[in-house]
This record gives sequence, structure tokens and C-alpha cells, in this order.
Amino acid sequence: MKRRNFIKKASATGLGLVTVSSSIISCDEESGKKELYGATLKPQRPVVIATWNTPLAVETAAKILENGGSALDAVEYGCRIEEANEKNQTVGKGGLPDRDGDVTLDACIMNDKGDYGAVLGVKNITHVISLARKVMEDTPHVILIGDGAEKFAYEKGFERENLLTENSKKAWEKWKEKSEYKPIINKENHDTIGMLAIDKKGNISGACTTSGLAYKMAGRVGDSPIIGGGLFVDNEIGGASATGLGEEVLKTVGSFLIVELMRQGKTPQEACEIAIDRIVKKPNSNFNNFQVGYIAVNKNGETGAYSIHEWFSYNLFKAGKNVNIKSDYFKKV
Ligand code: SD4
Repeated sequence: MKRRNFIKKASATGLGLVTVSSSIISCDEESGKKELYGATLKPQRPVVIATWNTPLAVETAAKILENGGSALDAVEYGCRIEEANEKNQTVGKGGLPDRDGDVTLDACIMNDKGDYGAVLGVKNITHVISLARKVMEDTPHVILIGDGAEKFAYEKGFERENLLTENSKKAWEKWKEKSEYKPIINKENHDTIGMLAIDKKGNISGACTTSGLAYKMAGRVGDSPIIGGGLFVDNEIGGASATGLGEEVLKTVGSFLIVELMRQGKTPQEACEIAIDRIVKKPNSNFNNFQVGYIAVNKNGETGAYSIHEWFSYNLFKAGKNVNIKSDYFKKV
């Protein structure tokens, strides 16, 4: 006989279970089906959500999930699409370099067991998301940086590649004429991919990969590869990922904050909005000059997204459809 739990909302949050906007639910622990006064709330599965306009990456992840693959494989292979896309100048090969002309990549991945792996400031390796997964699975550590990460990549059979494409080199040379360092994310220089997925079994994983801010100081690392900053997943609750000015995301531990807000019963949308609020309401917040965007999914497959400015969008795969959606945003005037 299947086990059924009848839970009051208050205790549901305490137990770390997904809550619904009602006082009494029943939860079938095997299928994840929830009942609300007899009405069945079947969790949405599979689900993929990713930052910006990334249809191919999301489609790739969705296919893996539709074929019964794991959320972890889905986010890794989904992100690899953007890492290989030389037209995307904020991720992987073709990313814009730091001010010295070096393309340095940051990535992290988190699975449904709460394990995490990351690489920071890596040169010459395109698929840093796969390297992050190797750190998670094949080392006793969670973060490798720079030369050590690169050395580990070659040990694992990764190929050495020149990441500075002609287009990115030209853009850097043009930037050098003035060398004005404005660490902002604007309409032109975004596209870092953060991706969250729920597989058919209901397990959640996430990944985030970037070349970071264009013309950053050598050695600068943003939020994308930092646990709780650019990404956080808790398989009991949900996941969140960030894009935009990493410094601001890090100062508010944005993705962790969103997951913890969902643990307290907030919807993914409410949680994303509160996390953006934390940034814009900071004393001396300069938010007119930078963008931050969040995406989130909860265990039930409900999603949310919110940004400071208008021009953030995300791709969502749900109920067999993959669509790009404009995010709601804070700065309406
Ligand atoms: C960073 N958050 O390095 C990244 C940049 C980004 O779209 O998201 N760009 O701060």
C-alpha cells in the first residue's frame, strides 16, 4: 500500500515539502502527486528553465528528459550547446576576454543529492560545465581554479582550444582603444546561461556557465560558479539561477536566498521578486546602471523569473512546449 501523508500547511513548510495555497494537502510520496481537497495537483515533469533566449540549449535538455534521462545530464548537455556557440560572446568559446585578452571561464553544476562542482577562471577549455561535473564526481573537492583546473581537464581528456575567436579579439582590440572599464551588464553583453531541470523522477539539478564580465580585471570571478550565488539546488524544495552583474548577486547570495524563500512557502515568482528587491533596496544601490535576472523552479514544477530591467527573458520547456518568455521586471519607469 502506498504511503499517504495528510499534512497541515504549517507543518508542510517545516518538513521542507512543497506547499500549496491551501491548508490541507495529501501527498503520495512515491509519485509526488498532491491532492488538494480531492483535486489532484500533478507535479509538472519534465521541466527545463534557462536564462535568456536559449531555445536550442533548452530543447537539447528537454530531449534528454523526455527520453528518461537525468536532470543532471540535461543541464550539462543543455549548457554545452551555448558553450560551443561562438556567436554567444558571454559563454564558452568566443566569450569576450578579460582586459588582458584572456578568455577565462567560470562554471558550476549541482545535482539532486546536494553535490556541487565548480571551476573558476579556466583558460583553453570550452566545456567547463563538463569539467565542473568532473570536479563534483571525480575529486574530493568542490572548486578548482585556473591552472589547476586546466591541468585536471587535460588529465580527464579535455581538448585544449583557443577560446578567443576573431570576433571576440576584434571587440577586445576596439575596447582597448579607450580601455574604459565599465563593469555592467547591458542589452548587448548578456547571455550567460543558468539552467534548471526536473526529470521524470522529479529530481532537480542545475548548471551555470559563463565567460563573466567582458574586459573584467584578470582574476575576477563573478557569481556564476559560486554555490548559492549564480546557482543553488535543493532537491526537496527547488532551484534558482542568476544572470547579470555577479557582484550584486554575490552580495545578496541570490540563488540560495530564493531557494530558502521557497522553503518558507513563497512561490518561485515571489521568491525571485524578493531577491531582486534585496538588490535594489540596498543603500546606495546603483541599479539603474546594471541588470540582474533570476529564474527559479520549485519541486512541483512551478517556475518564476524576475529582473531589475525590462530586457531579461528566459526559455521554458513545460508540457512539451519550449518557449521564450519575457520576464516581469522591477524598473517600470
Ligand atoms: C558574471 N553573472 O560573471 C555573470 C555575467 C552574466 O550575462 O550573467 N552575464 O557576473
